[in-house]
Amino acid sequence: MPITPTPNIWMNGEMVPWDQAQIHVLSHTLHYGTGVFEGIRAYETADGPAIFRLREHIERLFNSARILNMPMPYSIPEVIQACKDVVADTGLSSCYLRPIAYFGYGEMGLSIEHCKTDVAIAAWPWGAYLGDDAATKGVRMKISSWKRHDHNIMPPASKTTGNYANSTLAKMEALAAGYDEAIMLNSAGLVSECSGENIFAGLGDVVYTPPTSAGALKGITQDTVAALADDLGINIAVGEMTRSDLYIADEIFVVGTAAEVSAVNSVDDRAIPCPGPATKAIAEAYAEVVRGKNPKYRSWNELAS
Ligand code: PPE
Repeated sequence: MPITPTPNIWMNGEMVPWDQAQIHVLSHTLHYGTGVFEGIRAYETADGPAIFRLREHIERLFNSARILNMPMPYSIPEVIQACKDVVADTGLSSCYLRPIAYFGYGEMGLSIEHCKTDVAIAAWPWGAYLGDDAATKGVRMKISSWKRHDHNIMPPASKTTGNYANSTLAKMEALAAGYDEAIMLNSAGLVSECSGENIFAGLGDVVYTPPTSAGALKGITQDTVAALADDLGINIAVGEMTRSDLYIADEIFVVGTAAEVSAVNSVDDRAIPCPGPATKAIAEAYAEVVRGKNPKYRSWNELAS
């Protein structure tokens, strides 16, 4: 999706004009995939632009760095404040934020022992990630021939830049075959997640989502959906799923910061009722909570200024 530039990108504590926010081609992370990042959205609320679950995203960024053994040169409160400053600086009422920590120029070779961590935060307007019809008409999913990361190959709990080569392979395979998005199984053959979303499938009275042990990222939207579903009286359970469970599901939806709550209309050309009742109710509740319209969760809407 093309990006519309905003005036500045935060780089190591400075607001740098968008076009000048550049790094050297010998940056360590460019060669070895050794960065960590987040995807966060700010929404328009009655009190101004508010960043949704900012603290949880920045805490996950720091956990991703810990898994990679990457020292962070700023504290969690400093990065939180920098994200707010970036949103305020854009002048936008809603946007997508991309904080990234990476090893820059100065050292090469696989060791990160002497590398310095650089941090940047960009924000830009970003529309519906899986298309404007995703919430209503749904998306076509393909089970990928690419397996999800194993815990002892690339830790899936860390949002490491290098992990996303696997996601890109799966996404491109799905798009080339005429689908919208890929569902990935782990090496045991169980459902893990999508190239950039967690997955939920309704089977009888319960809506299941795979555990992190299956190779799924611990999704913040997944956690939000679990809380909203509980309030709506929808039973959510973390549980293992096979591809056949998906083929016979009553409804399926995928969730993520970028994709929000997107309905699924088919998996490998097996039609899935879409949008199902839980999908609809949860998508509506999600659209409200991110915009500060659910008083119970107002603390999740962090005002940008
Ligand atoms: N799994 C993966 C692999 C993933 O990348 C995401 C977010 C999720 C699950 C959902 O996580 P959460 O955002 O905490 O609910 N994907 C981000 C990046 C997408 C991209 O194309 O870049 C996002 O949604 O921002």
